[in-house]
Amino acid sequence: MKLIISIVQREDSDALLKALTEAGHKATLVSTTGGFLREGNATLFVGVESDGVEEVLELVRENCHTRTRYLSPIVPVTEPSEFYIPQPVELEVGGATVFVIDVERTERY
Ligand code: 2BA
Repeated sequence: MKLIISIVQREDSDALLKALTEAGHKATLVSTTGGFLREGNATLFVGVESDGVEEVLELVRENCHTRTRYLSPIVPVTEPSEFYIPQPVELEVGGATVFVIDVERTERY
């Protein structure tokens, strides 16, 4: 069995959860925060038999889209602010960051 951990953008999480459950997969959605942007994102945990991994990955690919985010740089304290015009930095975020992990044992009580 494998555990698929997918970190996705919040905007994509509902559609992905719906697609996974409609395809018969069990999924858990957790609200998370990205360490770099400090923005809310979403993490889905899906436990599947090994032969279901590719189907889950395909659903992640289909439902998670790349988006552009703009990051406003902080004015350095050493710069005189009248000479420093901060330009937003463009970042490509997502579609999804996915980890596929071997599950040694699973129990349900
Ligand atoms: P964040 O850490 O908030 O990162 C958001 C986006 O910022 C990243 O998008 C990437 O485009 C950029 N970024 C991150 N760290 C950077 C850095 N040191 N320098 C320049 N740009 C940087 P994604 O790569 O699509 O990642 C989206 C989210 O997935 C991340 O949100 C984080 O929550 C998670 N993630 C990505 N890689 C991970 C990893 N190796 N381990 C754990 N979580 C990860």
